[in-house]
Amino acid sequence: MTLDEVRRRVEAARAEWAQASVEVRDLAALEALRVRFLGRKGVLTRLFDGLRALPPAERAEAGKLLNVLKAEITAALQARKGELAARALAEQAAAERYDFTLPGRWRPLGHLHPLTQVRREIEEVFLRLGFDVATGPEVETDYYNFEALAIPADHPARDDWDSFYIDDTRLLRTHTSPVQIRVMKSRKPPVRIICPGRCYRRDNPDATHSPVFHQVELLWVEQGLTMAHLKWVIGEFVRAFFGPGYEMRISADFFPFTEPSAQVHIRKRPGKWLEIMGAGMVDPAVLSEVGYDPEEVTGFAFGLGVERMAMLRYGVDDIRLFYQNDLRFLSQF
Ligand code: FA5
Repeated sequence: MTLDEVRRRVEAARAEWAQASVEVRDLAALEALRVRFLGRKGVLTRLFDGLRALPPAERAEAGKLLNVLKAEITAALQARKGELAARALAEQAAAERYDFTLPGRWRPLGHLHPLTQVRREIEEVFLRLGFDVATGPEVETDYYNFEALAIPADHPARDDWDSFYIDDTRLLRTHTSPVQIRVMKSRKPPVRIICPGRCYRRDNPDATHSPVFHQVELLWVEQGLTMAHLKWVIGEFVRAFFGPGYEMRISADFFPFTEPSAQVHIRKRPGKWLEIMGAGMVDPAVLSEVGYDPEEVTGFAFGLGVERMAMLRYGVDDIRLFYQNDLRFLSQF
């Protein structure tokens, strides 16, 4: 090996580099080229290895030639890498451009169960009329659910409220009326409350009955209240909740804890009548039981079926639909 030969080889390598480097189109090809020239078994490494065969006096000169070529190639690689990276980024940006005219992705949004919506609407009407909301336990004692409401153990009216008993004295409340007793026992008149809540009865499920259902109880006790006030409150409520297109019918009924008693039916003209509530003037015996003086105050109450209100409002003809959790049904509300 001579210095001249080294010169020739360096020139050949430079020419090879010049030709190969113009053909590079992407970063992967550039990396392959780097390995080909600067890698451990690359063109330059082989040239550097060849220096050992030179006489020592010529090694420095030859080494300089090689180092110049190495520096050229390193700088060219660096510059090309920058160019290719910028181009790749620009291409990616062009490919990922946002199309603002595409419709957005629809994400399902949950909502309140129709029975909750209806219960809240009922509450709002009475809050506007000046009633407070009271609640009571769903596991009730026989005393509050029956006895205090003038329904003693052997009273035939117990058949109307076939019950789920927990033990001898406790049961799942069959109506929200026991909350009336709890409230009256803890407050002095005047009392003006509503009590929304779940009720349980051993009713056979059918289109208008469910063993678990919801009521909203109303109770107003004050001096001088009459059946006319009760009728007015019911009328105001029905008008506010249903609006035009609905008809109301009040007829006589019987409850041991009210006298006189009434029931209210509603229909959406020209549809079928549906009973929505039992109502009446609080029986003097009940007022005495809670420590009120029936000579001084009178009161009225009702128990309203929430499911029945929802059925009338939405034209649902089977109460069981509210409990099946079928999204095809629920998503309509
Ligand atoms: C009562 O429960 C009385 N506590 C109502 C009352 C309160 C009267 C205060 C007087 C004074 P009744 O059993 O009729 O009454 O039920 C009242 C309403 O609850 C019914 O009109 C109906 O709308 C609803 N309801 C009763 N049982 C069911 C049931 N199994 N499924 C769905 N709704 C029911």
